[in-house]
Amino acid sequence: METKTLTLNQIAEHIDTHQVKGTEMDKITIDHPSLTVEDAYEIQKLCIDQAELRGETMVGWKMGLTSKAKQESVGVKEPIYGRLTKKMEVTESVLKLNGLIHPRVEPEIAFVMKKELKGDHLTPKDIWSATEFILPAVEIIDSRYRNFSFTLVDVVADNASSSKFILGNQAYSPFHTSLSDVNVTMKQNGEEVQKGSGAAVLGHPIKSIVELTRMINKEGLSIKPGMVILTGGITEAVKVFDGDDITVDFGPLGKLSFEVKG
Ligand code: OOG
Ligand code: MG
Repeated sequence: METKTLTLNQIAEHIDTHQVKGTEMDKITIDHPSLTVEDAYEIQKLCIDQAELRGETMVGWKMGLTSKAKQESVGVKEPIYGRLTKKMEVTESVLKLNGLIHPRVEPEIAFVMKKELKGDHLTPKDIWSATEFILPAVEIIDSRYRNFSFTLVDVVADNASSSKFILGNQAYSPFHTSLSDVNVTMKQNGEEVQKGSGAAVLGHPIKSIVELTRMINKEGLSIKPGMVILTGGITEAVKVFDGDDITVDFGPLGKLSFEVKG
């Protein structure tokens, strides 16, 4: 095995261990300063390969850092993508903190696809005609890096901080409402903590999927039918604690609420 491949495999194994145990680690760029963004996506993929060997299944993709607010809060200035597995989906209205490090929650709009999306030059029209339905969603991010602090390479390798996600119970037609105009308000224990609109996500959440197809096409990958896509945080992420009650009002896309338990 080439030295570089060996190193990427070793780093992936290290990150995977921390992802499984839910324990903090140092940035990988401290020991490996020459890693590129391409290497980081390869490490991300190797971690998911490990998860699949344990019986997990990939169910979708997420885009991250698609809004200015999010980019500024973590100091990384470009969109990134990550992979979602079935195990990450929270199917009850309770987020258990067990196994998480320093979770933060953020409102997102999710798409579920009915057709494969593959290519370098897809347009919003292509994405709409491949969309089965949309859902309000909340992503729970939980960077494995100490103090939630990382560079672009670090965060990409750590699966774009993916940890858990919750999808609303009510699906909507993709044409239900203009997604750039959807106003979202997030309350924590009854107090408003964040607000934003769909336009915060690259001008319109559909553009996030256009970008995702372009980015994964470089690796020869596509979005498969049935997959869910989280288009990126509409507001900044909020730290959550045991006993919190979180309610997100997505206006015409309804409300999503859950409790946080230790
Ligand atoms: C990276 C993940 C960002 C989003 O929606 O912007 C993300 C991070 O902030 O840790 O999921
Ligand atoms: Mg997110």
